[in-house]
Amino acid sequence: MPRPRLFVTRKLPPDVEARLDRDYEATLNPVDGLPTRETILEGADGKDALLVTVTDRIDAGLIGALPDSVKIIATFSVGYDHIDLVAAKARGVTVANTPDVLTDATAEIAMLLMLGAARQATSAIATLRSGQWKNWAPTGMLGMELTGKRLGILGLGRIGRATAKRARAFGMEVHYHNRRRLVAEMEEGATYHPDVESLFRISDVLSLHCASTPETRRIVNRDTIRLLPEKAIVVNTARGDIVDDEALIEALASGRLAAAGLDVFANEPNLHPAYLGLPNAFLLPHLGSATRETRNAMGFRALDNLDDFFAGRPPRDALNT
Ligand code: 8YV
Repeated sequence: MPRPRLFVTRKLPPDVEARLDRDYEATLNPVDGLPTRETILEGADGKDALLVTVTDRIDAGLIGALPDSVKIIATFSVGYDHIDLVAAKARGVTVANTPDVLTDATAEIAMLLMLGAARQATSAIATLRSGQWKNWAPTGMLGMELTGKRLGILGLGRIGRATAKRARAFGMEVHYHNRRRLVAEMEEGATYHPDVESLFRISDVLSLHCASTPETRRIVNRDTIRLLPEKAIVVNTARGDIVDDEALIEALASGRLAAAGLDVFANEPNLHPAYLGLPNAFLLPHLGSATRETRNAMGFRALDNLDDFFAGRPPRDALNT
């Protein structure tokens, strides 16, 4: 039987590409050039499947222009806000993502952001590297301790729960809001807030773990930031557009919020330039899943989904069937 033909939009870890080469007639992207819409459509020509990432915008227009041969789009990500699932379903194209395998890595980055923000790591590192660190000072470079603080988690899903577990080990008290309350076993002692407002009011640290949807976009805005305790911290490992950048920047610049830890941004990689000038913004370039272990596991999970599909089994992570 001929091997399925696959267009892969980005360069993937070597072990993942080796498996791709073994099991598929795969068109790879060895130089990792960022494909344009046209490149994706050209690449899709005569293919059975696409393997895409968060940097590819697979909207209704692109899906509509795909050749009929493309039957599945596997995304190398847990998030799928870059793909129009409804348009894909309408064309009979299955979409599958890679949940679970990046949960721990992303929760680790959430803790790094929490710590980096709380301890003012950006300005401390800048002071040291610029030769401005003259002396240890009893009152110098004071941050906030996480121990004993209330962590508000917006979206207690897989990554939210993994972050909660780590935060508990740091002595934090965990609170959350989801549309629906979880069963006690999954809450693991976290306090449920039936609405966003109630969660924000008690969040010394607010950590975002919800998907980007029309309901969550800019849910962190001028009005909701006002609800946060004085000198609260905002952490985002979910999606940039959950935050209204202007509002967050204003609150950081005025000192109303103590700090923010951000791994994701609206319009990546062109983040709002004002973030770069804020000493209380601890920023990372979308590293949540960026470990060797996890990026391999994401690739293998995407391939498991493709293998299932081409073997006539429903992919375990199918999103739109
Ligand atoms: C990120 C992601 O690294 O899979 C996704 O959808 O965006 C992850 O790989 C993480 O969510 C950002 O902290």
